[in-house]
Amino acid sequence: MSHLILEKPIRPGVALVRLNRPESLNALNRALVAELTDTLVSLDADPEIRAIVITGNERAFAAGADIKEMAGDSAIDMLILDQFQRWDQIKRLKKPLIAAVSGYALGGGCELAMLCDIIIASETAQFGQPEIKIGVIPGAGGTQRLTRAIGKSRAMEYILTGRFFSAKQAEAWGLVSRVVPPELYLEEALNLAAEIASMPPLAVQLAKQSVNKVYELSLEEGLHFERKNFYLLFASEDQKEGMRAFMEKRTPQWKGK
Ligand code: DAK
Repeated sequence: MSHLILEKPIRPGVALVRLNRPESLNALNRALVAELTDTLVSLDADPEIRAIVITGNERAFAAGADIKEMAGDSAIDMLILDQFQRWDQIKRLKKPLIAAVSGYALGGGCELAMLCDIIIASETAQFGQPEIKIGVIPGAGGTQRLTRAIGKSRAMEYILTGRFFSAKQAEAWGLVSRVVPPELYLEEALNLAAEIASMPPLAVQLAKQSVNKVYELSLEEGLHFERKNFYLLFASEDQKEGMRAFMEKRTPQWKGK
């Protein structure tokens, strides 16, 4: 059974992936995670697509991993299932991912939003890592990505209590880039994706890769990485086209080459 709705293209160059298990607040069961990662990997290879938006519904982006499905698992079941092999594919995607979040983004749902490159939130969005309340801790990146995004003291407070925080708080702390009224969050995310999709694809890819290195490299190594990518773009036809179009006062035609 399909747990996703894919619309492609919903705008020029943009795919929309909608999580679709409304009866369980889009809880991320194994079938959904498999379908989601397969879909994202195939969109990443699709020449028609240059940016991807992931959303849920008004009530929930995703309320976390499916507790009912994993409740009886042993550590060895988890090890054998090795779901992280799939999950880690998301962070290796080259194309930009935008999370359009309304309602609950909890546990694995919050972790999925944080795996995206940009989060646009509805005023109704509620974020949290409530795993502590069910006897575990965030396991799909939450302790690392939330701490990097909002700082140690706040991350500790929310991870150790499992309390939720609002879209406004998430915006003030830099976790989300924008909070908009509920009727606009998806529209805003799609418009942003369309704008990014109209940019030269190779430069978008290398910019995303360079920004993401900030969490993995020292400043010196990061600057070196950025510089190599900057030089590399001078080997692209799009760099020649972009600069020529500027001088000729016309709109550039990108080839992605
Ligand atoms: N799992 C399964 N079912 C869930 C669910 C979840 N995470 N969240 C909600 N549901 C189901 C409810 O059981 C209920 O189903 P029925 O009883 O109608 O059959 C339905 O969705 C509606 O939920 P509620 O009746 O509870 O709705 P309320 O408005 O009263 O409450 C709530 C909404 C979001 C506050 C509440 O549902 C809630 O606390 N949900 C659990 C949130 C949570 O603890 N999330 C963290 C789960 S642990 C991994 C990737 C990720 C993870 C692990 C591994 N790999 C790649 C390996 C992440 C782990 C987690 O996320």
